[in-house]
Amino acid sequence: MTTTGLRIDAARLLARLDTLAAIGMTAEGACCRLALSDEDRAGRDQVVQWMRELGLAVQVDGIGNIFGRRAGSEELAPVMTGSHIDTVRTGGRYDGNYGVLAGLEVLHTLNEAGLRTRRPLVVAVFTDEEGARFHPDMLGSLVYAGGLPLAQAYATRSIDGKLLRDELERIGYLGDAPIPLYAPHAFVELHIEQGPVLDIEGVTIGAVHDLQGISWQQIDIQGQSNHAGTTPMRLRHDAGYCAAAVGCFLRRLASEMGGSQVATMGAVTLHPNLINVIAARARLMVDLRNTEEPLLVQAEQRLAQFLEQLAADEGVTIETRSLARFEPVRFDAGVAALIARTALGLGFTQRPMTSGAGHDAQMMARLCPAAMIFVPSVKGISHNPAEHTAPEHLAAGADVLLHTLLELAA
Ligand code: HGY
Ligand code: MN
Ligand code: MN
Repeated sequence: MTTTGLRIDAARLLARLDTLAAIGMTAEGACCRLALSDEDRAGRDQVVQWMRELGLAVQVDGIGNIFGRRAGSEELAPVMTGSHIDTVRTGGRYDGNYGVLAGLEVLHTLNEAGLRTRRPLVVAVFTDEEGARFHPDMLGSLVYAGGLPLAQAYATRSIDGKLLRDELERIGYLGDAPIPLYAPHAFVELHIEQGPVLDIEGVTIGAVHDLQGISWQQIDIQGQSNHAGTTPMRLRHDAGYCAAAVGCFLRRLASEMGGSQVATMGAVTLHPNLINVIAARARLMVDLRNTEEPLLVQAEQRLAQFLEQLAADEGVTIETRSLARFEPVRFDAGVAALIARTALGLGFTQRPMTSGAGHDAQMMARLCPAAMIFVPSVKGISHNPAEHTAPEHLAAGADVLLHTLLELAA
């Protein structure tokens, strides 16, 4: 039987996306399943149930990564796909979830067609891809790829003070499968673009050939609390002012450097955070990214110089701690070309792309040939309940995944 005419069942994929989106949904309609939370457990349980219904062999490893395996006609290294189902606090329904559920839809389609691929196919759900609760991001796939020792991952403390290992055990996903469970033959991740390029250009598929570097830092500023009314401006050691100054510097840095440089101060907490008290302390979380490693290093150095000068000028002490640092990743040109060819063969427009976001595929690229498939995000919005991708684009991406995996598993 030829597979040329094979297509996924879009309605079934959309229905699973709706079911998963409802788990951990907030009153504002956001997906909130922070890694290793009760909501994450509920999402995991739902995906495992779907895996079992599809007759997959389900295994969980020591960092809670979940694998659903569909046997091939030969016991060879598997072709893997997958993504994550943990979300940020104000997540959309497609980020991560779409790649996992499209993977399940591909296997469901093969089951219905009675097709057996030569290589086994595996759908992976990686733990804590977002890194929002437990730093760094892509934590589960980083451990899987040998980039972070399991013991160190276990000792990671969340932003709400919990130990990773305790939370993994608490939700029942401290598995015993070895790490790495498979040395894959290849890995392909399907994901929404989360940026505006495909949407603006009216292109359906992105064949992702590289991914930019990421630098996350925690910056602690120690000033001196004092009375907001009685303290002359020249005598202040105001951590609140310093926090604002860092935010303004980051915007200047990105615009001066131009190119792909981006800079974000996504989290700021002041202490004691009261209207009439000059802030004693500020904790900032800063995200720098660039496609070129030397430029990312330059951005980090310029931030460090700014902080040194700010500390001297304002009479505060400033400490920084790296939370995540990943160099830019070049994906496998052969797999990216296969994705482009497959998209064109299915009659879709496509274009080569760089990923602005981090993804599990960047860690899997350390183990095997890997690349990504993007579909458009309407207005480039993501990490926001307004995140949206047109149903026909969701179906197109899943069909490209289906035929890319079939070619790799042949
Ligand atoms: O931070 C990222 O790029 C991804 O959303 N974890
Ligand atoms: Mn994601
Ligand atoms: Mn994300």
